[in-house]
Parts: sequence; C-alpha cells; structure tokens
Amino acid sequence: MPALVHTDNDLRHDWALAEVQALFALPFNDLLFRAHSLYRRYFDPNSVQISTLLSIKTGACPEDCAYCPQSARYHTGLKAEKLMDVDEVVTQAKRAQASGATRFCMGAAYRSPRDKDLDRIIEMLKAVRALGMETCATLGMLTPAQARRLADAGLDYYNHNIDTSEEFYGEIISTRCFQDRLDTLRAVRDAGMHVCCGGIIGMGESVTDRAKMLHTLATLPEHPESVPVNQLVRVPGTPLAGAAPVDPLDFIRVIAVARILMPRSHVRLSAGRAQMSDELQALAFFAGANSIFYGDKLLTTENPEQDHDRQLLARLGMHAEPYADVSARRATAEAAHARRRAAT
Ligand code: SAM
Ligand code: DTB
Ligand code: SF4
Repeated sequence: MPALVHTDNDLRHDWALAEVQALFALPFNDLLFRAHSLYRRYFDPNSVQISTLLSIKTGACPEDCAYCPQSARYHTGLKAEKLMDVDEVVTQAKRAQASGATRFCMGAAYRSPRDKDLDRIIEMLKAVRALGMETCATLGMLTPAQARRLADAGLDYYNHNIDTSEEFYGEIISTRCFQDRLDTLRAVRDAGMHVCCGGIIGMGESVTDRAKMLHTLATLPEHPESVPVNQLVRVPGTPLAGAAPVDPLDFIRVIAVARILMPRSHVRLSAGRAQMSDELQALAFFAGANSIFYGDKLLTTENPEQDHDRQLLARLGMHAEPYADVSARRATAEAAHARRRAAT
C-alpha cells in the first residue's frame, strides 16, 4: 500500500483507488481521527440534516435488484400500490415538516418513469416545495429531457444510487448496468439538480468493492451533494435475505472514508438504522455522518421511531439542521440553475 498523500487541498476529484484502499486499511482510531478532524472543518458536527421518505408508488417493479422488496420477481408479501394522489403526498409532507424534517424524498418503484407519471410527480414536488421543504425524488433512470423537466419544476435533489462497485454490480442486478446509473447521474447533474448518490453495505461485497464504489463517487466531476450509506435491510423473500451481517466497525469505516473523500458532502446514515444500536449511530455521527432519514418508515421497511430519534439526538447534544441552511443551499442552487438556463 502506498503512504497516504497529505495535501492541503481537501476537496479532490483525483483520488487513486490505492489511496482509498489505504484509508480503509488505516487503524480504526487513525481513520476516525482523520475523518472527524476534516468533518469539523466543513460542518457543525452537532447538526444533522433531516429527510423524510415517502413511497409514492410501491412495488411491482420490473427490475431485479437482489436487495429490494419492491421487485415484482420476489415474494416479499408487499402490497403493490399505484402512484399516489397529490393531496395525499402533501398531507404526508406537512406531517413530516411538523415533525422536523426539512427535506421530503419521494420514492417510486420504477425502472424509469413514463412522461405521463412525471406530470403528476411534478405537481407533487411543486406543492411540497411550496411548503418550504427541500424536495428529492428517486424514480429510476431518467432521460436528459426528463431530468430537465424535473429541474425546471424546481426539484432540488435526485437520488440515484450506484449501490456497489462496477465489478460487483452484475451479482446484484441483471436488468441494467452500472453505466446506465452513471448516464442518469450525468443527466441529473447537467440539468442542474443536486445529486444524491450512494450505495448499500452488506450485500456480500468485499472491502475492495466498497473502496471502488466510494472511488467512483469521489472521482465524479462534482461530488454528490448527498451520499447515502445504506446498510442492507435483509427482507425475507429477497435473494439477499440471508446475507451475512456487516461488522459494525467495518460499516463505520465506510462512513469515515466517504467523509474524507467528499468533505463537503452530506453523508447520510441511511437505511438500516433500526437494526443499529444508539452507540453505533453515535460513532457514525462522530465519523462524519450528518444526515438521516426520520420517520417511522423508510420506503417499505421500518426506521427507528421518531421519539427514539428525538431522544438520541438530545442525548448526543445534536440538533436538526436549521431552515436557514436550507434557504442558503437553495439560493446558491437557484442562482446556478438560472445561469445554466441563460447559457443554453
Ligand atoms: N427504483 C428507483 C431506483 O432503484 O433507482 C428508486 C427507488 S429504490 C428503492 C432507491 C434505493 O433504495 C436503491 O437504489 C437502494 O440503494 C435502496 N434500497 C432498496 N432496498 C434496500 C434495502 N433492502 N436495504 C438497503 N437499501 C435499499
Ligand atoms: C437511499 O439511499 N435509501 C433510501 C432512499 N435512498 C430512497 C431507500 C432505502 C430503502 C430501504 C428499503 C425499503 O424501505 O424499502
Ligand atoms: Fe425497482 Fe428501485 Fe427496487 Fe431496483 S431498487 S427493484 S429499481 S424499486
């Protein structure tokens, strides 16, 4: 392994895979010290960005993602549901906002949305945005024209995960390829939206696969603003139901390496919190995680109860990211979007 390169320039897009692997190989305390020190340079370490998820179209998905309870191919007992009405989505968004969420993330079990579906989804995101919340959607693959429609309607974030390394991808999903994901990410970025992109730990991938996944994210022309690190939720009926549990310390390493590689991004301690102890979550926050999903449900699986999360944050002396940060982020994004539109 080469020695770690020390640089004053924290924000890099030229990471070598060997450097990422060397970070994973560091003694745990050295890695955490480095991640946490860097974290404090860019963020208030006691502030956490809070998003709430809603499944706006559930199940019956034609893709075969081996982790996913929403694939039509697996028998998980999930009831498929059509695209929700706008009013119902707004009701749920208001509830999330009243509980303290500043971003509302709408997820749909599509391979890719039809233009007709986007009409209603655009109504939803406009209505949620009018509440003052940031908006995020995860709808599968997008064409550049669809990405532009969503951006023009004011969608703040698009979530599209690469999930794992390019090499391991084929073991998990056969109905699309890694490059398809990168193409959509490119369309989202070109349209001027913030990118939310991360992956899943615990699918049987090696440490090298984890390093490669983070290397792919950290060497994109712009780092994703939001990097969700999901721990696999092992859903009975999916091919990965019996996957071996992740060593909790190895999970923390992923958070810490993500924090070092992408120091200005929000790293989300994403799915899998319901299966984690409070102490493990505290360690993840120390390692640099500064975003969570809040609310009793993720898309279809359970999340910690809100009261429990409230108490956990209080015990840690942590607080929800203030709306002022949201407004500042949106103002910067809107200015960039206006410049892009003027240039095309
Ligand atoms: N269908 C769209 C897509 O796949 O892009 C959007 C919804 S999909 C459910 C969003 C993400 O949820 C996936 O990319 C995956 O990273 C995550 N996910 C799904 N099932 C999961 C599970 N059982 N455990 C952890 N993360 C999961
Ligand atoms: C992400 O990275 N994780 C979220 C969100 N983006 C869409 C989804 C987690 C889903 C966990 C399984 C479920 O609840 O269905
Ligand atoms: Fe469909 Fe998304 Fe689930 Fe894959 S992860 S099966 S694309 S809903």
